[in-house]
Amino acid sequence: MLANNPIISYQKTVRLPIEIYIKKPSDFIINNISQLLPNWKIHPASIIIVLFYCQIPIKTVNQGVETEKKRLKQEFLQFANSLRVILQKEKCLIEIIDPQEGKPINTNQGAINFDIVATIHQLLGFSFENTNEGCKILNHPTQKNAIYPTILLSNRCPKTINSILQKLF
Ligand code: B12
Repeated sequence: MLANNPIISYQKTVRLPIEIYIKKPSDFIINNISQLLPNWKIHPASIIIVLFYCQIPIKTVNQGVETEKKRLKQEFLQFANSLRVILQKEKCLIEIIDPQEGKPINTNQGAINFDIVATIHQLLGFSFENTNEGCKILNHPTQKNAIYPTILLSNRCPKTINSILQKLF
């Protein structure tokens, strides 16, 4: 059972779902925006959370997981760049966050990186587990660890972003 009613789309390389949630940024993001996105002179008004279903759980370190993460990063970059073009035509400012590193892709990186797991835990209420190596992994309600979490930010409110995306998917 999925809370928060995501918009559902599908990946290009395999026919697996993508869940899209549009939320107001957490207090942490608002309060630390100059350190997270130093080029942003205004506060972001929404955060777009995009969860890609994985073909295998991505909890361990092995060649299969690395190959799957590479595929998912390409899927994300393609998705994020086409969304950016569409939203920019609607006069929305959009920032893509590198899902591997938590740094902005199109503007300068700040003193703090985005903690993607903490952000999604706070905004969607998903639990997470700590691995032995000090990494946190989300526990999705149905997919468990087989989820590749990504985020984007925008200067437009969730209602505006939602109505643009509802028309697309
Ligand atoms: C670093 C990292 C690792 C390190 C962890 C050790 C370390 N700390 O150096 C290493 C390399 C070991 C690692 C391994 C793995 N990782 Co890792 N990792 C990350 C990474 C880049 C950052 C995690 C982290 O340290 N966060 C805290 C950092 C950012 O900040 P900090 O200074 O410690 O604390 C500040 C932040 O928390 C900040 N903050 C920033 N934003 C926010 C937001 C909120 C709301 C709050 C409250 C705070 C906050 O406030 C603090 C103070 O300034 C994330 C991607 C990301 N950017 O989130 C992936 C990520 C967590 N990893 C991921 C994965 C999959 C793995 C692996 C499990 C598998 C793999 N093959 O990659 C392996 C682990 C294998 C194992 N069994 O342990 C995935 C998890 C996917 C999921 N389903 O949840 C992520 C999200 C990357 C991705 N998109 O795929 N990882």
